[in-house]
Amino acid sequence: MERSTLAGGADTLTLLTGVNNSVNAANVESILGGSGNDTLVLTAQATGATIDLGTGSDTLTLLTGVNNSVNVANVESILGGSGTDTVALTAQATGATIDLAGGADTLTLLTGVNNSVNAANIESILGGSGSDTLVLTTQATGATIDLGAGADTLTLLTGVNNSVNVANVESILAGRRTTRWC
Ligand SMILES: [Ca+2]
Ligand SMILES: [Ca+2]
Repeated sequence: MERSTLAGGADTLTLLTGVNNSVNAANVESILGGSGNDTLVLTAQATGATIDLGTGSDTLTLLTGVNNSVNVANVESILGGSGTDTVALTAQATGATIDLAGGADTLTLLTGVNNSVNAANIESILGGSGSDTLVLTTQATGATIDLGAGADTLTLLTGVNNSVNVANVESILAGRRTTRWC
């Protein structure tokens, strides 16, 4: 019965701060973490949920097989599923690792700050007005990347053949094999 109660309305889950939490959550529209290392696994489709896991080294895993949409702040590792995942960062990213797996995924960085992101398996990446540093940790096959204003840097994975459509990036560092043979 608790589960059916959470299924409706705009539900909020607040985790205890100062400890390391591990939670499997479904149908919660707003989830707030604390100062510890929080591990959050979503077991239902996310449609516009707001997730802020605070300080610490936090991990968010989205449900696979569905199309998710989340607004995320202060999560150091984000893992998507096989569906089309849409992730909007609502806080500055400082070295976050984001792998959205299969599907036609979109990542939007917060504007007005300098972001640093390690991205994998994301088909569309949009930067903001700050200076964004983007490192691709998997092969890019037709990804679209627009880092907006600022002095932006894109680093492609080395040792593979990458294909990217790039706009508004001031510095592009290609993998050694790509630059040597393509
Ligand atoms: Ca935390
Ligand atoms: Ca995905």
